Amino acid sequence: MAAPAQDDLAAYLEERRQPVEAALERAVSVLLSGVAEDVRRAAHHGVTSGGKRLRPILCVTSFEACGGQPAPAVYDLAASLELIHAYSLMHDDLPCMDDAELRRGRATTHRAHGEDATMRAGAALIPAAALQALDACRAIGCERERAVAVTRALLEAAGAGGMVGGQWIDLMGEGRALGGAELDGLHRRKTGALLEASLVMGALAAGASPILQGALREYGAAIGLAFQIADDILDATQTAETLGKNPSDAAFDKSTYVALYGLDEARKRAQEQVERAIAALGTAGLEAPMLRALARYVVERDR
Ligand code: GRG
Repeated sequence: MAAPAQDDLAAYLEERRQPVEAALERAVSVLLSGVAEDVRRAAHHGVTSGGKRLRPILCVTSFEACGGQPAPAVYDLAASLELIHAYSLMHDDLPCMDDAELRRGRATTHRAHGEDATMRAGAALIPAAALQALDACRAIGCERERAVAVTRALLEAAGAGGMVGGQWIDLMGEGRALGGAELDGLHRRKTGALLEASLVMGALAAGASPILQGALREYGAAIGLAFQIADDILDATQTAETLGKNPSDAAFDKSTYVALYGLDEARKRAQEQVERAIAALGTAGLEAPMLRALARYVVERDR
């Protein structure tokens, strides 16, 4: 079956974004209701200031591809991934890390609400995301063991073996030229782990078979790498105004796929990962046209 046309994908992304935004609004107001006003405002800024919402959309799409019935609680589960993603961007933009002024075309959270509130809000989002995932699983109807497995997938991806560990390697690698295997290892953790978890969490919550879970994990790992290669290509070829964020990788003397392989080879490698992701679906007999379209979107996106 052919993948949906680009227009269909754009409509799908827009249609799915709306319930994701609603779930994020619910999450911020409920989970941070007892905290100081400056922290709540910083969290609200970091979580609800746009973005593609790719991770939650992948989670919901995976859930449905595995036969799960869409319900608001599925979006609450998906939102837990975005809470982790949001905290990582808020902290990554701080002066002690990238010292960024612009994110998603707006002032970064600390520029708008101060460093102190941004640090505290980001830290509060981590346990809030875990609670959000656990509660959403129960609302979906997952039994205890499955709810724990889903939440565990989120926390493992966010932790030292995943995103945080990848960020450590990234920071330590600044100013040093990393080889291909090192770069893959770094980005499988820093960027790939949470994208992979998006697929795995959706599959687990839907009660997918081990074969489907494996296929979605493989798909997630491949699009995770493709996503980062595409990010490096965008960073090298687009302006900060177009991307709505700064500073660029070059400002930190970071190793990138473009620096290592050049633009053409980087594009080829990204495409290979997309094909690998789509093949993983086929091998498991998963008829999932939107997942195929999303894999292509990961490398064709313009921001
Ligand atoms: C203190 C070592 C240490 C870690 C703290 C800051 C941090 C945790 C982790 C940083 C992780 C990070 C910044 C990963 C980058 C992932 C990435 C490619 C982000 C861009 O994702 P998009 O394009 O963004 O999906 P939007 O804006 O669309 O949501």
